[in-house]
Amino acid sequence: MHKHTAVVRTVGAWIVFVGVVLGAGADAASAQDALIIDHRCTKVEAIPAYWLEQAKLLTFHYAHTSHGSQVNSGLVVLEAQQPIFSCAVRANGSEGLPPVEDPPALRMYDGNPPETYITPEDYWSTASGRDRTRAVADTGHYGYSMWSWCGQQSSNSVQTTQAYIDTLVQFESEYPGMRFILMTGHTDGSGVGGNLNQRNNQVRSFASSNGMILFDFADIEAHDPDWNGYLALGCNDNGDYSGGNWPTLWCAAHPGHDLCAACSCAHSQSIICNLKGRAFWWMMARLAGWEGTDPADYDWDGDVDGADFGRFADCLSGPGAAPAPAMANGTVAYCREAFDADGDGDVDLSDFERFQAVFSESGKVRK
Ligand SMILES: [Ca+2]
Ligand SMILES: [Ca+2]
Ligand SMILES: [Ca+2]
Ligand SMILES: [Ca+2]
Repeated sequence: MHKHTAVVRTVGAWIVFVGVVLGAGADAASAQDALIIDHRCTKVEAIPAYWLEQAKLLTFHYAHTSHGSQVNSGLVVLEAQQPIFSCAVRANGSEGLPPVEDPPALRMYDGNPPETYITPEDYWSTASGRDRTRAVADTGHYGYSMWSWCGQQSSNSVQTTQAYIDTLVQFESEYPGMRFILMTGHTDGSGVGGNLNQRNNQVRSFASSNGMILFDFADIEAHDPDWNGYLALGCNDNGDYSGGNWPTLWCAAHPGHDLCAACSCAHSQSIICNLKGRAFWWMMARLAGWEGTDPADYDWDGDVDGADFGRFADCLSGPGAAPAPAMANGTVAYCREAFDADGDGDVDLSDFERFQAVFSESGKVRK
């Protein structure tokens, strides 16, 4: 009992801390926290089985052209590898979820009547497209709706991207029982400074400050499973960058890895679809109520183990000093997010007390 109370207090302190860091509460307009699903959200072993089951109670409407099908391709591979990730998708020109399964599966309707190949005009950018989306929402069958870009975001203007955002905000206000999920457009080799990334940043920034849900398609494909980033190296949707093709290189270095299992992955390499399918499950578990990994789980694999301790040691700065970035793609902000438990800007021995309290066996997922 005593231990339980201490845990509750610690969690409470973290909620306050995270709130301060993210600036939540400063913006009275956002009633809820943003949920950003990016390259860190792919280690599905971190998701407790309970939250996978809760996710299967949710219902999903998805609309897309070919790039968006990458998520579905990854979902199929993951279910074949691990049956707990059971998913039922009904792709059809008429609205309707697949039947309830026993044992349950996460159910998705894929399309926006009367078609399944859904361009911007068919979902959000024209009055008739918006009405088609509303017709699906009006059925009351869905908790969530998401639409995926093809290549359009590469050449979008600020105004067009804002129109996309505004339309989803409008849908959320019309359907308070549903959430409409933003996406970024796939990478195109134009790097950090390219129009694509600037427009994607526009979506990211809006989502973060307005309590929206974002499935960050571009960010997921711009990182390998070790979180090395390739955007600055000019990566595109196939994983090609200035030094080669990262999916090919990573899978050659990890022969037989589950993430490299072959699938038909439109415009891309299997691992990119596999990562996106996993990130989708992570999103659904979060939407079902899972609070995500412990802050001290630096590598987001579900445990707080020796690997995370190594990062704590790298971030350790001493009282009053700013922490150093702990890994290749780490940042001062991320050291603080993970380890500055008392929120005073440093990572020191006071913070280590909290780290020690949540330290667990390797591979032991927090319930
Ligand atoms: Ca970990
Ligand atoms: Ca301190
Ligand atoms: Ca501290
Ligand atoms: Ca671990």
